[in-house]
Amino acid sequence: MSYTLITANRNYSSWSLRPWLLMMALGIPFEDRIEPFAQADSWQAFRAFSPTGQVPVLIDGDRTIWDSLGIVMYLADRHEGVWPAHEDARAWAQSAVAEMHGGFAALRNERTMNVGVRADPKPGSAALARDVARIAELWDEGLERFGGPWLGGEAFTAVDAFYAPVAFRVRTYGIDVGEAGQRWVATILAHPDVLRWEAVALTETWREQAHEADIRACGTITADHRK
Ligand SMILES: N[C@@H](CCC(=O)N[C@@H](CS)C(=O)NCC(=O)O)C(=O)O
Repeated sequence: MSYTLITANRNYSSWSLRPWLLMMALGIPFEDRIEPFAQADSWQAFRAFSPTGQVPVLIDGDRTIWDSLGIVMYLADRHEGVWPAHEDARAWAQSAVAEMHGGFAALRNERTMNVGVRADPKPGSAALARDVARIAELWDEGLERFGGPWLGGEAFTAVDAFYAPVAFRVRTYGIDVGEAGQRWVATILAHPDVLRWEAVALTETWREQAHEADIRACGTITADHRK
């Protein structure tokens, strides 16, 4: 088996981070191919290799697996450790991943991921407050029930990978996710593969106008650590 994972800019691409981090953390080898967002039309450019015109995409021989959740399910059929071993933790982690995949629209829109930037956030909507409260509740529950330090227990699994982009958002905007949540954020931001992702994000010189406009709409930039 020989995988190629296609992802976009480390600085912006929150959906790309999920399978990339999972594969890195589990030691699943892959060719790491970055396709930066196009200024004009990323969808058109990404259609060359992705049926949805979006990333991430996993190539396995003559198979193309698209969508971060599709990729994680594909990997779970082939590799140990994608989900927590204990059945209770696994059931919880799969629900939490599904919830992240299909929800939290206000968090995505009002607190966009931009790894290298720090911002003083604009006041958020009621929907954003609900998203943040729900995430804090969910993280508290996972850490309490399964004993940490990861959301599903002692091993890093797909549920940590799926919430990793939120950790970058918590840091960028100073979002309050409570004490246990903050502990998990510190733990995941110190994960060696998250540090690898961040290091590349900071050296990227690509600036994509739509994502830059997104961060300005979310708040006032107070620091920009990008090259
Ligand atoms: N549901 C998809 C969403 C993927 C997605 O939105 N990818 C963004 C990058 S983070 C993208 O490719 N955007 C390019 C475009 O839509 O033109 C998944 O989980 O993979």
